[in-house]
Amino acid sequence: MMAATRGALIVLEGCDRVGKSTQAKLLVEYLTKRGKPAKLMNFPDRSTTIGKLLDEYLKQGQEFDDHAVHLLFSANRWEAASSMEKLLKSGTTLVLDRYSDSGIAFSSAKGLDFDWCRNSDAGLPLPDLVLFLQLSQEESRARGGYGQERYEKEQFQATVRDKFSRLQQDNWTVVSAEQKSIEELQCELRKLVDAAVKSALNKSLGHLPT
Ligand code: ADP
Ligand code: 2DT
Ligand code: MG
Repeated sequence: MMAATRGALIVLEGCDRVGKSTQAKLLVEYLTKRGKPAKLMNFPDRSTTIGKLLDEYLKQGQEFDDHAVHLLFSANRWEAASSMEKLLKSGTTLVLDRYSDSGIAFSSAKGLDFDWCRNSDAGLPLPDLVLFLQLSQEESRARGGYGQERYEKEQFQATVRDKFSRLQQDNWTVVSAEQKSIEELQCELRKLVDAAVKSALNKSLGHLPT
C-alpha cells in the first residue's frame, strides 16, 4: 500500500553555475502545479545547527579539518534522512539541490580518499534519479564571476569537475546544459522527472551502498 504512493527522490548535481538551483526550483513548481506533492531541499541545509557551522565554513569565517568538515556535510544529510523517508513514503517527491555526490566530489578534490568520503553516507536514502548537468568551463565562465565562498575558485572548480567525472554512477543521467535556455533545459528535465516519478511508484526506496 505504502509503495503505491511513494514519491521519487530526484537529485540535481553538477559544477558551479550549471543551473542546479534554477532548475530544481522550476521542477518543484512544475510538479506542484500538476497536483503532485513536491518539496525542494538544498544541501547543505544551512538552517540547522550543523548547517550554520557549514555556512560559516563556506563563508570562510570558520576553519575545520577536511575530514571533520566532510563528516559535518554528511551529518547535515543524516539529520534530514528520517524526514526525507517519511515524506517520500507519504507520496512527496523530493527535488534535491546537491546531495551525496557533491560531498564526495568536493572532499576528494581536497585530497581525501574517495571510499572514505563515500562511507559516511552509506545508508542514506538512495536517489531514484541523479540529473547531472554538464556545462563547459567556457560557458560557465560566461555566466558571471565566482562569488566569495571557499570553493568558488577556478582552479578548485576544475579539480571538482575532474572528480565528478570519476564519480559518474549508474543512477546518473547526464544532461548537457550547453547552449540551452533555462526553458529548453527545463523541458528536457521535466520528461526525465515525469518518468522517474512514475517508476518510483512501483519501487521500494533504496539506500546508498558502502
Ligand atoms: P547553480 O545552482 O548550478 O550554481 P544557478 O541556477 O544558480 O546555478 O545559475 C547560475 C547563474 O546562471 C544564475 O545567474 C542563473 O540565472 C544563470 N543561468 C541558469 N541557467 C541558465 C541558462 N540555461 N542559460 C543562461 N544562464 C543561466
Ligand atoms: P551552494 O549552496 O552554492 O550549492 O554551495 N558541498 C556541498 C560540499 O563540499 N560537500 C557537500 O556534501 C555538499 C552537499 C559544494 C554549497 C557548497 O558546498 C559544497 C558547494
Ligand atoms: Mg546553486
